[in-house]
Amino acid sequence: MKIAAAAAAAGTRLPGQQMQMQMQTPMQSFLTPSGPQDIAKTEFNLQIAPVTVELAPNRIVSTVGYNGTSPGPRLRMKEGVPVTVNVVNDTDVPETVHFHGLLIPSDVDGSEEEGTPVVPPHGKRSYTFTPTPAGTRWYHTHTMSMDDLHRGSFTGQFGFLIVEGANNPGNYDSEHYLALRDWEPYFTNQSMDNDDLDANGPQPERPATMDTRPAGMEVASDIYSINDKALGAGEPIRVSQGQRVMFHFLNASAIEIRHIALPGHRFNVIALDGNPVPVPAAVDVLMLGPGERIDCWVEMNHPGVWIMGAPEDAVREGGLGIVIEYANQHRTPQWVAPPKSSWDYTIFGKPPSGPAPTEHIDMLFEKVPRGAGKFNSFTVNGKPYPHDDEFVLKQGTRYRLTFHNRTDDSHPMHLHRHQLEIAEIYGKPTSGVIKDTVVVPTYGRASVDFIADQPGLTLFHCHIQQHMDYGFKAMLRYA
Ligand SMILES: [Cu+2]
Repeated sequence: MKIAAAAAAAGTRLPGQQMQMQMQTPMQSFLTPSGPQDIAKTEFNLQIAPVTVELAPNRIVSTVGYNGTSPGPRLRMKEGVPVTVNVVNDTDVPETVHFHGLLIPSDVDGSEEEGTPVVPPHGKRSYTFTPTPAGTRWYHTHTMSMDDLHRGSFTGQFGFLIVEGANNPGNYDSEHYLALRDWEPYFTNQSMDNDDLDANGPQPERPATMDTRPAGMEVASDIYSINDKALGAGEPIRVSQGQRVMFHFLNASAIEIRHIALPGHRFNVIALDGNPVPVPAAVDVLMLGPGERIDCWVEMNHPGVWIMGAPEDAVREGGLGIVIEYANQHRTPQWVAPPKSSWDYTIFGKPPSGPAPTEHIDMLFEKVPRGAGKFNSFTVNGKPYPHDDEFVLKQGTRYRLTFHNRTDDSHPMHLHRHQLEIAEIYGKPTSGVIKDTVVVPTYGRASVDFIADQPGLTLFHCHIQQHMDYGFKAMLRYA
């Protein structure tokens, strides 16, 4: 799902900018406590209840959040130290809290499909687990929404979850946690163009004959924010020339892939989905599918007052941005379209190496236009969820999953409770890029490797809520 964006990609190059290049100074860690809510604890209380979010003085939305806010509190845990999360559900519907990116058992992972007990309406439940691995994770509701846009990940039930590792030098001046969101979603059958900046990649799965049946309704939004504020409504991020500022981005959208740029600056990407990349590299534009995270730092070397936000004018002007203000600079925040660029996971990877997988699983993704009444449905290997027999794992085995995306959309594919190492994407082999959510391009193909070392039911799904709800998921089980 997307808003017209091709135009936004055609920007002008700013002085001093170069093509993607590798950095000289990889950073070991980026997890330094920076505020009162950033002290690692072992017990957390989350209250699920209706909240209002003041995106701007004239725009207040009503939704469901955690502890009276959305995003919810930042949960900071120590790797390997057991924690308990006590959840009180002050709503009229069953809820779940999924701990996204953690390697924890099925009964506390927060997916009802995997067997995690729900938090009953006006009831409570505690989750106890040992957080691992270190990195930028997040938590969010994992309920179904179906045709109710006031449920599931369309609500404000999301927040950062930071797992601190042992190594923590913190080589930067300040850090900011920025969750990208949209609000007040609605159904539309208006055909929207794909917003991928990498739409020119290879499309090996494009069928010879296209499906011309009319597509069903999808979900869209025109109101955006970073954390709880629309562009211009919150405090700017204040910086000084020469500072190195760390940003932790999360795409908490239930709907769309997002891009972020900052005029005159580049993002030095050090981790994807919280996992350090083998080859840190600088890029002009970030891309995050729903569920993905990027940790990156920016050298503040271009004084002014800038808008950091979505390259698409309609999205940025709809709120998806934040002002970066240098000290002693006073003027209207400026936006300059970024250089044309394509997101490419493989620039952060190494040449292929390591053990070859011993087992292969192929997954074919297809869309059935209006397969669910007025909505599209999705199938994996020709069947909608559930898949009880197809995906049975042998413990201790290294698998290669190959995704064949035979749809006209990119899909952020998420595997619970395991880590995925990208083996090939856009026709390029790579290694060392560890993810939990991978955007599989339109009519594209991607291969990811994982080790089946987490016994228990394991959910696999598209992180676009509507796609997941209408068939786009599968259950992996251990033999
Ligand atoms: Cu999808």
